[in-house]
Amino acid sequence: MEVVVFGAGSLGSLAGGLLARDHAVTLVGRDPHVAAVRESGLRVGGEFDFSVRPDATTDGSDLSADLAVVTVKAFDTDEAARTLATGRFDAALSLQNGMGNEDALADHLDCPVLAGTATYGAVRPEPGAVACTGVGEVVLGPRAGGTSETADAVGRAFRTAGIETTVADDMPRRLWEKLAVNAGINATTALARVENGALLDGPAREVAADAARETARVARAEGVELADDAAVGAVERVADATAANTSSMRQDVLDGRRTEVEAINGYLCSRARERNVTAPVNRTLTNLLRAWEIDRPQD
Ligand code: NAD
Ligand code: KPL
Repeated sequence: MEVVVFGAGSLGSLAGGLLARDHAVTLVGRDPHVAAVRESGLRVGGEFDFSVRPDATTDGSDLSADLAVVTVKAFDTDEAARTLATGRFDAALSLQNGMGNEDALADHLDCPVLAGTATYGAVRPEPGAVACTGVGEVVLGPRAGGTSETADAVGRAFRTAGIETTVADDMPRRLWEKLAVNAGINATTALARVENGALLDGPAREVAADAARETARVARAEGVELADDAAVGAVERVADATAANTSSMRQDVLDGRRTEVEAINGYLCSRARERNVTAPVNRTLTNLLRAWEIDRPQD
């Protein structure tokens, strides 16, 4: 399969590196990473130890492939979609956190858009390299749920490259459960400056649980079956499994970078408003992060 990975940062470089073991991959990213990959290939370390030589470019326009895998941060999805729309793809797959990414892609692309979640962990230690900090799983499927030949074919392509992959027929419910996890963990750990495990007990636990319960309420108002207990349980499971981890939003705050709060708690608040559901904890978390982001670089 020919695959373009749009957003060769941490997750994109890992996904692209793994896929390049079995497929023709083009990474779309920025220098100096792209220049280093062109010069010496991509080293995949951490839980893996191999090198590959995917194509790499800083210009994502006019590309064509069987599949575009989108791994930019949520606030860059719209621009990525517009750039991808100058090329030709048979399918696109979002592996991003947050909600609304698939809709943004579908607004611009003339191909089936698959929803996906990834629990692999990745960091980029230096240009030309990516480290896998945790082997997880990719779950993907049609964004509206159900089955499709496209999702099955993409699932097979990921599996032949050695990526743990499940093709699911209930992506809307899975995306809302993932949203509950991120709404509960990310902003809370970023603001409290704690590791994910601090949400298992102590004062921040209730904040995360309330944010998850609000997410479940909005999900149900949207017609997605997600019980309060299931949402809170998902937060606890992930906080336990990633107890020593710094969440991506806390890391963004530590690095002084823009966060994905608008696609997580901010998205939840806007859906809550439309459905007349109250979401005071998510509104507070969103506004605190927004206040922090004022005067911070926006990309
Ligand atoms: P990242 O910032 O490391 O990577 C995104 C990359 O996209 C950056 O290098 C950026 O320069 C590049 N980019 C953005 N717009 C571009 C454009 N127009 N042209 C070329 N390059 C462009 O972020 P990340 O940590 O890889 O996360 C990506 C997404 O995956 C996020 O939604 C994140 O929440 C999600 N995610 C990440 C991980 C992880 O372990 N890193 C795990 C699961 C999910
Ligand atoms: O997705 C994550 C993130 O940090 O963005 C979790 C699952 C919360 C792990 O840290």
